[in-house]
Amino acid sequence: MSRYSITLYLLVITLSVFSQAKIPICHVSTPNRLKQIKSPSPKPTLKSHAGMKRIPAGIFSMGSHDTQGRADEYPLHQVRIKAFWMDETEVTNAAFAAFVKSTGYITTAEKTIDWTELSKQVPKGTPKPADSLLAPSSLVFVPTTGPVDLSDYSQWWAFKRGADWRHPTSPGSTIHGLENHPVVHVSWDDAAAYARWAGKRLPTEAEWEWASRGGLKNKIYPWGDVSVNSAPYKANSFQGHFPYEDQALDGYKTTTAPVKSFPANGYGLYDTAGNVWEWCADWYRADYYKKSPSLNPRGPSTSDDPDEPGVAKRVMRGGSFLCNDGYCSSYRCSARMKSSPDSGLQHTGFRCVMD
Ligand SMILES: [Ca+2]
Repeated sequence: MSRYSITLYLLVITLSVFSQAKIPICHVSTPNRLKQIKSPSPKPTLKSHAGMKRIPAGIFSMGSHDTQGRADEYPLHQVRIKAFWMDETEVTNAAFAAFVKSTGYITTAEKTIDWTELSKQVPKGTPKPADSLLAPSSLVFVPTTGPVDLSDYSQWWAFKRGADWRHPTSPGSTIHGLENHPVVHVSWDDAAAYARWAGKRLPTEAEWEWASRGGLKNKIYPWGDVSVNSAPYKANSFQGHFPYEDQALDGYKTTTAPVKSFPANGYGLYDTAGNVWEWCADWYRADYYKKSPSLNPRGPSTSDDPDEPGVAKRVMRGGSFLCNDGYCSSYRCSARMKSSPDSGLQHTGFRCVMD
């Protein structure tokens, strides 16, 4: 899922170029966007472990140990991780605002899509779409009025002009009062820039999974095996029928929750399940676990997603407030997701680590 996939999808409709195009289920992403507006290179600040937890070294079984996993969560394999520090919460709007104020950074969603670059990634001869499709914009969730074909995400994602981290649901929306909510609509590039500025880095996928398990072994969720749908609720997800009926039994209806709204895991980390997807450092390969090194794996050198060949993607983890057992169940510790590094969405954020 990405703003570019939606752009291309709209091109499909508008231009009738891809009459046979199929949009795979769940997250799909698209070619990288060009950084048309150059942002300043953030300079690292002094390192601080404030707001972080020490994650111990250890060995764990990475991947799915049961039958709930998707194909890319197998084989289960042993991984050894060095100790590191991790943000106890997802990066908040307040923290991201401090970064932007300090650096003047402009996020991907705030930049105009460069048609010269995009035209290289669509069939030759595709005419330039309307400027409105290339304007700064981002993907916002819009519930449907009833059951829909879950293989067509364009039915619940709207490409909204003016939506970005400061305007999470529409150009007229605001983050005033949401300072303690996770920042959203940030691309991998945005997250990496923040991490450099903070003197930190994005976690590897292996570090993320190890940390999310909170010291438990072979459990489905950070809290154990108790269903995500059992009260008291342990994560911000989507109760009911996706994508049209969020019963909000967890108290947060189709929106982010303030960080620390649900109990921490055994390592003192909050919201590693649900709330927002979290970018990881690694490139994504569906078959990476078949050849992953056992010591501090840092991901493959190149990306490969059979769902969308040729599109380089980074790993995302943890699921979001839109995750539901009827759709993706990605609040499971082993669940993997991926998107192009230029993608930002209403349900995607990140947290950082430090050695
Ligand atoms: Ca919820």
